Amino acid sequence: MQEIDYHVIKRSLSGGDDECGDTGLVIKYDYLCFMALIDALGHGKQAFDAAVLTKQYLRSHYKQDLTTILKGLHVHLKGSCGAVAAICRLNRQTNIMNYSGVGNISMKLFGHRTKRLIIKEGILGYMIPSPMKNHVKLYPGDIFIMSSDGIHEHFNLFDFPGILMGDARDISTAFIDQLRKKYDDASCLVLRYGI
Ligand SMILES: [Mn+2]
Repeated sequence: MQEIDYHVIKRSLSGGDDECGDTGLVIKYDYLCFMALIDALGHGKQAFDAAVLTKQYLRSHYKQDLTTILKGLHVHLKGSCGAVAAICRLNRQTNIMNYSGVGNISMKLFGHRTKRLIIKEGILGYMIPSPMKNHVKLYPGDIFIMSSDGIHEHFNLFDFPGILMGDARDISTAFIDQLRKKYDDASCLVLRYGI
């Protein structure tokens, strides 16, 4: 079974932690690991409330099938300002990570190879396509990064030397510090696999 190192970091536009619409969640259980990154629409108190609602739902449903979780979350968020989210379940015995999601959350793998994981567009609580589940194999040494659209998605690694160095906390902090946009909440989840 592979060991993991992970860290979630978020920063609100206003600076207040209770005004951030971005949030993340990691739940390690048995040989599995559930990960989620959420960006509630807009920012401020309303977005924060939708993010909290999402996190609460995920905390009590994380063991379900990923597409079932998204469908349930979509219903749960009706009447809120809505959110985009990506969710993953990593099996540390088989090295397979299942993932699904709706909307603008970026997921990238570095290490063994560079790969972007694609999810469908939509907004949870408003309109979502029928959720799809996909999977990818992880290799020891891989670095998996989830980020909200408050962080620049397209960048050249050569322009940011050292951004993937250190532990998960160092990497997530570097992403927030170096790739953060000016006008949105920002969040980043980093997982180092097989450390
Ligand atoms: Mn955003």
